[in-house]
Amino acid sequence: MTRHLITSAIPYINGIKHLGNLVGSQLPADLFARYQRARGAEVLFLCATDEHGTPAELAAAKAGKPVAEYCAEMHEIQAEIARGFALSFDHFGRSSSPQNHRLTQHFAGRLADAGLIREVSERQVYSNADGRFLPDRYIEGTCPNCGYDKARGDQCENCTKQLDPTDLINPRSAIGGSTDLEVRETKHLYLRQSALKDELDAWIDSKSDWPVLTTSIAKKWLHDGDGLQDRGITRDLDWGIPVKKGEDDWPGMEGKVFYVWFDAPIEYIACAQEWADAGKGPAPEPGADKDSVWERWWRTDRGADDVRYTQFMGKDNVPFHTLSFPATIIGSGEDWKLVDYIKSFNYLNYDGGQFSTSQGRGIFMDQALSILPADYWRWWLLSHAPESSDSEFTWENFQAAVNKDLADVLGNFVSRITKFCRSKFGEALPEGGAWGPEEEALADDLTARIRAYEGFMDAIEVRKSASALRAIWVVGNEYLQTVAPWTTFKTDPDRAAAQVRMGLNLIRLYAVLSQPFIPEASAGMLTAMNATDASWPDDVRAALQALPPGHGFTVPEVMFAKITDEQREDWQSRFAGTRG
Ligand code: B3M
Ligand code: ZN
Repeated sequence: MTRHLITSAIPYINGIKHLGNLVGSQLPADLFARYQRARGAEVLFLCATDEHGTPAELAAAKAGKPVAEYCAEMHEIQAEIARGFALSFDHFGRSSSPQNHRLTQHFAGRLADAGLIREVSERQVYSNADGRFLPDRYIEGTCPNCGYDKARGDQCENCTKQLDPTDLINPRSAIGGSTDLEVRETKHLYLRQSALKDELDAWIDSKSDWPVLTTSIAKKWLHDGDGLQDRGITRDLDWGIPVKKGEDDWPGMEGKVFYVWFDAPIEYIACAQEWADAGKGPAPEPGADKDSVWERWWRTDRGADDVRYTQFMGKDNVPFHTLSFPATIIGSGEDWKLVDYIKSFNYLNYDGGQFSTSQGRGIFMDQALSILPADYWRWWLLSHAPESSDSEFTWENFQAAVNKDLADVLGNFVSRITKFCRSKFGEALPEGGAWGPEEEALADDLTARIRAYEGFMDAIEVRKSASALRAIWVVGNEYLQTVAPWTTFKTDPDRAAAQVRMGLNLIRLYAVLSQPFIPEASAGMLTAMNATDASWPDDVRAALQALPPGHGFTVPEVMFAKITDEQREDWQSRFAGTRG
């Protein structure tokens, strides 16, 4: 049985994510992890918060908190919301962990030893009052192009011109406003990605099964313009992973930290260490050391060669995962696992515009959970995942899809058959009768449909999987409609009993199949059916008879309430403005 290592892009620490972020990484990763576990695979599903970089420093400053404290608090908040969405991470780590510090410094040391890092002297703005070099966006001044007096050192917000800090007229520090600035020579480290270009090119070429969205972005960066550029991997910030060569100091790099995009993907590995160090993994094999627990997922020389590694991310993250991180891995010369499949997503738009964190536009994860249970969102988002193109959230579409798919098709099916059974036979599967041609045909049809569903799920075709699942729900409704036990019962109660048993077994089967999409509703269905066996229906005929005559059940509460027009209008106006 394949072992699946699954990672979701790790969300930035600076604020709560919106539904567009969720559907582009964490949610589809969770769908795949849940599905693989349900199929009996061994899964390690990891995510973390991405805690370094200028955005973290700026957000902490805005919140008036020391950055370490801010990150610790935001991590807890994001972890809590992830639980609210039933995201089944085996570990939700932190890129600021000691494990990631050590590992990032280790990789930098290996890359330096391999001659893949060069030191570059740059002229950079130093603030005497702040006692530090200033990143470009920490410098403000007047735009030479349009005269706007709050232009930033990287770009003028007013006329959008890209700037160098030295272009600004009357530059000042954005930290304390000081104009006591000077240009100093300073050294930075560059990762020589260009030296690995051919290897990366060949590696991408070997991935003929990857989504076009993924490979086209990688190819563009490899070949467009001047081709793959070397990349600065150090920054002048206080907060981050100090630049070291393994455990040794790096002369000339005092006071500098690694660039956030250098250490963030390394956290995928460090997160597995955090997971193992926290004792969440299995005990080491007899005679093996404690690192073997995570190494068997990440080191191909320590047993990870049979791991299949899948990454999930939005399209803007693809270059870092197809080029930069693989350059780090390959350049280290060590036997680290490389990704086997990258599933990337387009953007989800919000009601005629874009979701925007900086403008607070759209629905954020905490707000979503405050108005409806996770399953409503999970179902809509996954069934509308922006796979082949961008997709759009509208309240009308959300209302229509939830009411139809979840309330009418699935919810009604469950309540109709359980209530009918209770009223005519009591709260246990009735005895008597046997399968006829309708049941045989249904079993054949479902077998074919479930095998197709598995095919889409294995291929991580999210929308097609959702349609296939919905169609499986529909088939059960059609069966009930056709055989109509409420009519049969009047003339042939034994036959009706067999039909009702089929209906109740379908509920259990639907719970098992739907669990990756709507885990809470699925758990509710299994509880109502008093089902202890939730194993995957490898044999669909057997699964349709898993609950025997005499097996007790209860009629569940309403599973999915319909969204009313009043609710829709209320939410629509509440979320139209921007979040403060
Ligand atoms: N934090 C960007 C994002 O959240 C970035 C991903 C890092 S993945 C290693 O979209
Ligand atoms: Zn300007």
